[in-house]
Amino acid sequence: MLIIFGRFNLYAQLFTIIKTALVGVVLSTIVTSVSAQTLRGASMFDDKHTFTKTMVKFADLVNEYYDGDVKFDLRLNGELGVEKDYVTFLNQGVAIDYTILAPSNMARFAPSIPLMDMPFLFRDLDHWNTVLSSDILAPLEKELSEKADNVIVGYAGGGTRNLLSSKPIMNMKELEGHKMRVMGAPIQAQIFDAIGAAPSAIAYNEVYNAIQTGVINGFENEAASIQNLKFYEVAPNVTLTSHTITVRPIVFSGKSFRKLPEKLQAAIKKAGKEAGAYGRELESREDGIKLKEMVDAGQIKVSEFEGREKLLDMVKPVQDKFAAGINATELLGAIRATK
Ligand code: MAV
Repeated sequence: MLIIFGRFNLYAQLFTIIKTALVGVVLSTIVTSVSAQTLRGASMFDDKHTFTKTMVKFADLVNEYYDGDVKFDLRLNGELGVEKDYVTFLNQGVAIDYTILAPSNMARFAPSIPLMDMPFLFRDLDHWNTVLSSDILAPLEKELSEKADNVIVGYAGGGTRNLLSSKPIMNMKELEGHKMRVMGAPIQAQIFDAIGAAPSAIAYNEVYNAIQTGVINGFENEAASIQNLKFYEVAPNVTLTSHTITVRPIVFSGKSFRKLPEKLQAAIKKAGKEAGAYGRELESREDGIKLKEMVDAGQIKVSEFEGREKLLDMVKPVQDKFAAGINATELLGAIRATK
């Protein structure tokens, strides 16, 4: 049907069309800017885990340091998957804007980043703290930003990783051929292979089942996560190899970060540093407490590993080779030499 408007009607019609279009533009701008400033985070754990607490602290600090309006939408309990999914999301700038991640889950995008959480890298908590409070890791951050488009705004972590198994593993003989899960970075498998175990990379959310069904005999993890995800139900034997003190960057998607106002970016950087320090203090202080809670509750049995010093000698050539392969021999030397 053809409708013929009079001149006045035509102007009125045009006016309405333009007005509607303008309202649309204004509305969509408002919606975009509101959603651009609702930042979504993800945690594999519930609200009691140190990663979640650290991200809550981070949000509080950003709100304190930023004058504008910013909201945080933190999804818990693995609702948005596990870390290996998060790293893809961050790279693509979809689903989440920030999280806390194990560097060994980012290897696919930046092969050098797992140097940060390579087993047997840190001598003790003091060494770990000094390295993380310096800017020695800056070259790795640069690679992560260039290759994965991920921005590190702070460092959490501070848990000590030990072996956890269904059958006890207490010496070199029992470690020989021990089927265990490791994180996805090749250096993780290489290290555990060098000390005689039979490692395989399995997604974190499949570990519980894999142990329960006997596909593997165990894995390695820190107290906070063992307790939070009840891994002790299937792997109650903890062997104190203390092979890793965790480094867990608070990471932002570069794609999300660049869209934010400069003042918000600055607040995020400041808050990230401070929330990281808060998380490190919390997790390192609670590590022993959590182990003891699980022992007292009859959930785990803790044993020493006989001959731990030997392990250090066995892994050193593997660490050296990995560092050489990613042009980080000097960096590894500098970390080792840090007092
Ligand atoms: C622990 O839950 C955390 O260190 C987390 O960052 C790791 O991704 C996870 O272990 C794991 O082993 O994959």
